[in-house]
Amino acid sequence: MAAPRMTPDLPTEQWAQVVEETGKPVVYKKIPVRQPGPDEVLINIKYSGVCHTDLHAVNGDWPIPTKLPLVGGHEGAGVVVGLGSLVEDIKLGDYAGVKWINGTCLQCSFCQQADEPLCSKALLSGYTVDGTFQEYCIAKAAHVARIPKECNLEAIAPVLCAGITVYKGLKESNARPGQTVAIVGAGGGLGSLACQYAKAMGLEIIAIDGGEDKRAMTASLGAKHFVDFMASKDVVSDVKAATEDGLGPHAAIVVAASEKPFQQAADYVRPRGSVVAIGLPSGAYLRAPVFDTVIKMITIKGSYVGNRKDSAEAIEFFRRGLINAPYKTCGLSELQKVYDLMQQGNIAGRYVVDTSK
Ligand code: 8ID
Ligand code: ZN
Repeated sequence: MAAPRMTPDLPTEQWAQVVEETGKPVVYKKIPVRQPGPDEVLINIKYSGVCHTDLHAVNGDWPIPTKLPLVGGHEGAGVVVGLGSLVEDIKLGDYAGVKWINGTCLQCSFCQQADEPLCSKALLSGYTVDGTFQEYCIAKAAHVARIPKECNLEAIAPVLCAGITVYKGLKESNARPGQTVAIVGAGGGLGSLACQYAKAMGLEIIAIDGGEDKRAMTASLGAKHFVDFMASKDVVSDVKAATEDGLGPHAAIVVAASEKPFQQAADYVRPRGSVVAIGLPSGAYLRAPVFDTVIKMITIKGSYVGNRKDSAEAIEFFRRGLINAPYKTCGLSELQKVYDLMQQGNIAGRYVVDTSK
């Protein structure tokens, strides 16, 4: 097999944040830099967003086990520094992104119909394969996100999971321009991006989250209304009251990382409305009254990241300047602090880590 083409003088060791045991703090240490396989690329990750999914992986609270030891992270933006011998459509020096879907078989019926996230052989960045909390990360060339050179790598990092996921979820909701969506968990990482995508898609936004910081942030991102789930005595009637005719929003995009809102959304969407479940709180169940769901013809569905086309579209919204969600940046070495803040629900928007620090 032909050797990969590599940028000269790459290091053989690099800094990474490693989950050695679930439920324990991550360990900042040096690990080897791997060489890409024939269908893979090696990306020098400059910035990576920190998604709540990474915290689920550290906590080990989902039903599918993580690889261990594990390098987490799946919102990595950087520069291509290595190309497997079969890779033809990416060049050394290109900007590229590593997403949650690191690779899929490209052959099964789901891959054939552009439902790659449903592929049973999908490799998941920062979960079943090492992800972006390291300086040099590998992904399958077919799934690497192509990032135009004019994009800022720090600002685009959160688009690579949060942006793609909420853009897909908004499409899955079938809400049309001019209609109203409730974004539940609007003050978090996915939620802040959802506000921006919903605004760009011509939707009116009811943001649901807790606290003054998140109220102010979601208002600046385009939300017309805010329902504070921590202060409200009746979230369902407050959400309905935020719509002009009192019938409730056309869709609810539920990106919260707790169970309760998944049990409320079907009660406030309007007849023919849809509930799109995106957040993945551990051990949680959806709940809806059968009677009302039937006679209001409510749709309840799940939405899981996006396919390669959704990813390219979500990046194009960013390239056109339509997506400006707030983020704070810190060093990769400080990742555990970000997890601690996230666990407490104390992050408005997204944290991005700079892998060089
Ligand atoms: O493809 C997918 N379906 C996908 C992709 C990426 C992430 C799913 N996720 C999942 C994550 O695993 C996580 O479970 O989406 C969830 C949210 O991820 P995130 O946006 O990265 O998490 P965050 O930044 O911590 O934001 C969560 C927000 O939810 C709010 C919090 O205040 C926070 O702002 N929230 C909670 I917790 N309970 C709430 C409630 N009852 C609530 N907001 C409204 N009502
Ligand atoms: Zn994610």
